[in-house]
Amino acid sequence: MTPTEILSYAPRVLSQAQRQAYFDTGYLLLPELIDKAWLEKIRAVAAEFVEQSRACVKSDEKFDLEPGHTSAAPKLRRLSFPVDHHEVFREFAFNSVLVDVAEDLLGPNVCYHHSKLNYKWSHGGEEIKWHQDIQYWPHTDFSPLTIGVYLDDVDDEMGPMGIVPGSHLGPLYNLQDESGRWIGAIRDADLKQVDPSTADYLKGPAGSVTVHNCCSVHGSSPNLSPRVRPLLLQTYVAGDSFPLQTIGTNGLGRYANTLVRGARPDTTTIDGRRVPVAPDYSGGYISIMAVQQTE
Ligand SMILES: O=C(O)CCC(=O)C(=O)O
Repeated sequence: MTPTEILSYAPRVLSQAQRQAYFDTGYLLLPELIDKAWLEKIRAVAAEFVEQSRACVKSDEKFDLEPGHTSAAPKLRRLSFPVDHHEVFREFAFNSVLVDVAEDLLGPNVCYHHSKLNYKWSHGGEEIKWHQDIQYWPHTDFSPLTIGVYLDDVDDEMGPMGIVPGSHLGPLYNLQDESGRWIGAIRDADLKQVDPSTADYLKGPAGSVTVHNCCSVHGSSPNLSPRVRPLLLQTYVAGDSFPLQTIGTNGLGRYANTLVRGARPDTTTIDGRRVPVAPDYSGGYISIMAVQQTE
C-alpha cells in the first residue's frame, strides 16, 4: 500500500501529521504513549527475566549476556523473542495500542514479525552500531517497522535510539565488511554518505514509544549512566508483506507472521507485480492434482 492509500484510512491513534512525518522521515517519537497499568505489568515481567538470567552463564537463544555478567550482578544485553516467553509480552504485542500505531502506518492488515527486549546495562551497556534492519530479515516490500517502548525514563547519557532522518529513502547498505564477512553494521567508509551527525536521538519518560522503518539508518551509543536502559521492541509488517524465509532471522520465533489486525490479503507484490497467491499450506500439503480435482 502506498502512503496515500494508507492515509485514506481513518487513523486509530496518530494524527495525519504524525503519519505523514513517519512516511517523510522514516521514524516517530510518541512521548508517554503507554499507560502506567501496562508499564507496570511489563516491568514486573521483565524483572522476572532479569532474575532468571542470573542462572545463565553463557548467552543462549533466550538470554544474550554482556561480558561481565554474573549471577550476583546480571548484565543482560537482550531477552530474545519475549513474546515467545510470556503471555504479558504476547498480549502487549498482539492486543494493545502498539497494534493501533502499526495499523495507522501500515494499513488495515497487520502481521507481527518478532520482538526483543534490549537492555543497555548501567556503566557501559554496549553501543549498537549504525545499521538498517531490512538486510537482517528481507521481505517482499519495505513496510516492516519496529515499535520500541522505553520501560524506564531515558535521557542522553543512557544510549537512546538514534535515527538518521530520511535515510529510509536512501541506499540500502552492505552490512558485510570488505572481505564479505557479515558484520551487521554499515562500513565506516559508507558512514560518510549516511552522515550520522544528523541523527535524531529519541528519548523521553518511561512509556515513550519509538517507531522506525526497516530501511532507516539507526544505532545507539553506550550507556554511560548508572541507570539501566530497557527498550522493548516489536516488529510489524503489512498483511500482504511476506518474509523471504531462508534469509537472516526470518522464520525465527514461535509467533512469527501472526496476523494481529485485519486479514491476510490473497495478493502480494513482488518486483512491482501484483501476484494472486496460493493459500498457506503449512497446515497440510495438498497436491496440484488433488486441488484441481477438488478432492
Ligand atoms: O537498542 C537499541 O538502541 C537499538 C536496537 C536495534 O537497532 C536492534 O536491536 O536492531
